[in-house]
Amino acid sequence: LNQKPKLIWFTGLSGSGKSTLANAVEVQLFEAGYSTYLLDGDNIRTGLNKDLGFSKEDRVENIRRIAEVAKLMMDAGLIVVSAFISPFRVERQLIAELVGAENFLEVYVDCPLEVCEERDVKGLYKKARAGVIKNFTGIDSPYEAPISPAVHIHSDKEDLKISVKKVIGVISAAIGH
Ligand code: GGZ
Repeated sequence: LNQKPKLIWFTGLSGSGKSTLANAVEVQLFEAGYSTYLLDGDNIRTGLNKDLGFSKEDRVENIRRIAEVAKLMMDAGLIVVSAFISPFRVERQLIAELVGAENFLEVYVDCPLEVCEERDVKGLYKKARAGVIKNFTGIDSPYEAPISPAVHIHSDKEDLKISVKKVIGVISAAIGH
């Protein structure tokens, strides 16, 4: 399969569904024969970036390292799928510059804060509201939504299958098939 290395970058609030969607997209690409790798909190914040927390500086450094790792993986020919809140617009622009804007596909997993908070799968919003967790995105730390993402998903309204199709549809032309 002749594939072009790409970085498919999912951004959105905690609980927006970006990990679930990124996972599903990666599986679909892998099953179609592409060489892929999924970067997310589970394999990055527990290892390479376990020294980092959630201050502004640490988040910036988190994303910087992830972008550098993604770049190496792209050098190895992979389609890299990543799922991090990545709340700052400037940082996301820096990633695009690092890997080449033409290789960077930003997917905005848009879900209203109220819905994420209502779901509160891990109970983190409750803790953030109670002040037990500080600097929580959407509560006392900002999230800067993408202005013109390659794909805009409304995860509170769309079925996962539909969202996957939307993402695959937009990226399939870019990745070469
Ligand atoms: C936001 C936090 C925080 C704070 C812990 N703010 O829903 P989750 O649990 O599984 O995903 C969130 C994850 C965010 O890590 P990222 O590396 O994606 O963030 S960033 O891109 O901003 O560096 C959440 C958990 O970590 N978590 N504390 N204060 N999310």
